[in-house]
Amino acid sequence: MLDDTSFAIHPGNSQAEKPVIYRDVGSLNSYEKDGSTYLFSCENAEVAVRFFRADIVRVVMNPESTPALDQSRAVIANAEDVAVRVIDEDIYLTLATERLEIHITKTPFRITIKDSSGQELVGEGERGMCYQADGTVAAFKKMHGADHFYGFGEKSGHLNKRGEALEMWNTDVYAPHNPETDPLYESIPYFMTLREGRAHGIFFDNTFRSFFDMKTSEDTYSFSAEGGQLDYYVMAGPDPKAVLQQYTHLTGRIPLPSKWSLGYHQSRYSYESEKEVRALAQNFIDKDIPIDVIHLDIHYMDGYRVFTFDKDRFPNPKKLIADLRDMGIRVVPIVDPGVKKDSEYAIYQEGVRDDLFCKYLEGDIYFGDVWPGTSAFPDFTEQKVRDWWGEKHAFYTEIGVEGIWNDMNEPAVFNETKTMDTSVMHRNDGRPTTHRELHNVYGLLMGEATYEGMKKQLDGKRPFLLTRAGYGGVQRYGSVWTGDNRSFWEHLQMSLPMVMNLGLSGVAFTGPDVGGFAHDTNAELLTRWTQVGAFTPFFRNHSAIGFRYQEPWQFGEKYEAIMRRYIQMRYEWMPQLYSLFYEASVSGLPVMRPLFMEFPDDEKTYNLNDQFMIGDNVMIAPILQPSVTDRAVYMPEGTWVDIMTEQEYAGGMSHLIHAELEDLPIFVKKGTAFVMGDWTSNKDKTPKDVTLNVYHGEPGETYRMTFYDDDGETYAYENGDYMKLELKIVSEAKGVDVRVVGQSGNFKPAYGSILVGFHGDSVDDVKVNGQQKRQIDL
Ligand code: MIG
Repeated sequence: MLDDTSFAIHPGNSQAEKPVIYRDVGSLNSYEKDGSTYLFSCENAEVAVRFFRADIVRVVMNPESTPALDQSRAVIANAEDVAVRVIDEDIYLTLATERLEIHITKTPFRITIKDSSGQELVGEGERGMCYQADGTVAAFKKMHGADHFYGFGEKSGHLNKRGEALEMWNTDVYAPHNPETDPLYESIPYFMTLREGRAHGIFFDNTFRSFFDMKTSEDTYSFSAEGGQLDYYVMAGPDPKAVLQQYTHLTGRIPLPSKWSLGYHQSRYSYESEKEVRALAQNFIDKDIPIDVIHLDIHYMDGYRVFTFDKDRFPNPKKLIADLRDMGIRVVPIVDPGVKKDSEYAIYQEGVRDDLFCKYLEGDIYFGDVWPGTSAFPDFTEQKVRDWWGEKHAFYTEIGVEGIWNDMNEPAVFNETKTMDTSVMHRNDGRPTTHRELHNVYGLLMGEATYEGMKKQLDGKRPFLLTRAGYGGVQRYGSVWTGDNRSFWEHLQMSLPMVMNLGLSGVAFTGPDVGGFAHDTNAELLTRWTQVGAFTPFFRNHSAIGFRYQEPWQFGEKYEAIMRRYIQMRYEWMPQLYSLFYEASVSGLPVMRPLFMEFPDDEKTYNLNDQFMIGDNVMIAPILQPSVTDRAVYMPEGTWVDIMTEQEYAGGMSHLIHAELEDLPIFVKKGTAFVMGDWTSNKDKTPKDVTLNVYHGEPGETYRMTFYDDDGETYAYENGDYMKLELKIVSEAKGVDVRVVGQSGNFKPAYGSILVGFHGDSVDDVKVNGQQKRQIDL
């Protein structure tokens, strides 16, 4: 194609683009209050302001009619009763809550959102909210010199997106994920602004193709969409954690995952037969490499028909699944949305008979080409269809499946546009709407259908869903992997900011294909990637057809031993990770965090791409380049201890750290603690011992942490069968006192007590609740 050659930068190409004419909302004519909503009638548009909480406000501009406030697929929170003070002056109008001040200039209508101290969070200047004749809606906001932007869901490139332009349109991208490759599979039109240590957030809840421009100007940024309303929420912060709590209050939090889904996953496109899967599983057992899940990619199906097994390759899936389960391994099959057009195939028959597929306005089913050939696509925008699709999963759950992998749900179609015809008319639960508007939520709604269906069938067990596409709120249903990366060191590097920005977008349970999907991996890359994978929230090794197999033993004993060690380490860290996932499920905070989330006043952390935090006190600084065994590690304030060598490092500066191929640099902040278990066996993965590792701090220094545990797979915790300990760790001159300041739940873990391990060079004086003791009895 000409685009791929230098022809694309032909000197005759004009730089000038068509002039864009924006129509401003104009001046305020009148306003009224309707319940918790303030409605502003402006010259050229209507604007609604609704407070969701004192710290969350929603602004909706509709160029055509009264703003619609009840159509979100992302937001599940209701507006609460918020006390609002209204101050109407001649030229200004102010709506103030305890946390936010909405300052409105009447002529022209401009909105400035301030915090309660009067500091501007989101301001408008010459331009404000506007639209174009083609239906585009846009908001221009003031960009401050110190602004840094994060989130935006799944994006390649660096952590801080200032200087970038980003697009939201769920897209299947097999071509290399380059720094400029955009958009990808997920659309989360949300970002967080960090400005001099303080943070606020914006969620632009518009499902059309949308754009964020943090690049064109140094004093203005904008967000816009091809149609619909200009509908956005401002979250007051004041720090990154508060913003995430606010955003996930609106769009929901991850359900508490089962422990098995947090273990190691092995995948391949594809393990093609029962025999191959059994041999694979046995290899993990024989080699004592921990594993919880084997994924079945598209070859398990009969001609790529979803809800079928190929009878030659997989003659007895039920037995396979039961036998693997006895070995401590679960099976997660892939399910794509495309249903093969085949009059003799029951799913297709039902879909046609009961009118469940996406159709054109005129009534014809939309057909697209995917793996099974010509296929129809369930219209997940309709409750009836979501219920049907969910019920169909009994096919899997009845033979012991507890997790499903959704792929191609952008939806991806093999054609020029890579997706469904945008003129397809979705049923949309009674409000028919085109695919142009609903494209970005197709994957989210497929996820909802799958997750809710499995949940009903699993008889009290937690389902696991892995999904490729999604929209804001996708975290409610599943985990997300970052799609078709490649076995490049650059992709290992890029996966860190990508996973961190997903976490900052509410999606706490994510990870890349460890080892890289396409391209041949190599021993060193796979080893380094597995070390990182042991700490990314989702941990799956996956590789593509036609490329080198990359199970942990494929490169010889030396590398296998290192990978075994790190996969086992994942399980040793499980008690800590599980507590952090519990925290994510109740507060929305990610498990894997950028450093700035913990140190928002430290500018050196604002674009730190190659280090990350696990929780609030453990920092990982992996080696991300070939042949490298030394790297600079930035240590924020405090003193940091290398957990392998016990060597201490002063904070507020960088240190050169040595790490041979078998070493992953892990540091813990002095004065804090974390829990660890031991690796037992694949069959029984529950630890025998759990130890609280305390790192001695300055006398008087305290650290608070929550330790959470339960059976790891059912919903019994909802009825009190959990154990939650609130610990306060107080460093003293000669040792430490571990105080249990809160304890709840009825769950009694098999390990019976938590041992206390002391790390420090002062006198080894360990107390529990003030008594000389080295264990917490449960
Ligand atoms: O276009 O099911 O991202 O993980 O192995 C290929 C086959 C379709 C894309 C997924 C990849 C999966 C593959 N799928």
